[in-house]
Amino acid sequence: MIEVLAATVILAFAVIAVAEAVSVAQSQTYEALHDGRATSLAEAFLEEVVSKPYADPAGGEVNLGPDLDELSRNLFDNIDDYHGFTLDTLNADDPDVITDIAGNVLPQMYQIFSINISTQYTTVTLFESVPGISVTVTVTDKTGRAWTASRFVPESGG
Ligand SMILES: [Ca+2]
Ligand SMILES: [Ca+2]
Repeated sequence: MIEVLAATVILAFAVIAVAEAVSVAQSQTYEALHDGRATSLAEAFLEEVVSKPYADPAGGEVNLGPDLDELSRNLFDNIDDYHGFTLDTLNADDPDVITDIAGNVLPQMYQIFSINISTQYTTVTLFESVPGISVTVTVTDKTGRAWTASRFVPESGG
């Protein structure tokens, strides 16, 4: 199962490369390319987050954000560790670099977006109340324009 999830994440980032090739082939306008890149980024990060286990494998207290010793993204081992995660490419003094889950730096055209992730434990009511966690990835550009991708992961299904 872990292998399948990892493959999904790698695929999500791979889609970025393919989307790029297709877009260029279709000679889309800059605006459409920009929009597509931002959306792909948001979705790729969302896939990464929701591929993680619902609960921290170590157990213990539920803690939004990284737990003890989870000092970087590659050490996050459950969904809520991503709460507050940011990659700020727009910080003039110390800009972050956007990488995929394996640490590969994404192409330059993606390095103009900033990433912000928030997670929140909540309950969604459809036919019955379902406890879970909602994940929202927000991608912004330097003009302040924002794109989001969100998903609710039920506790039982995670
Ligand atoms: Ca954790
Ligand atoms: Ca945590």
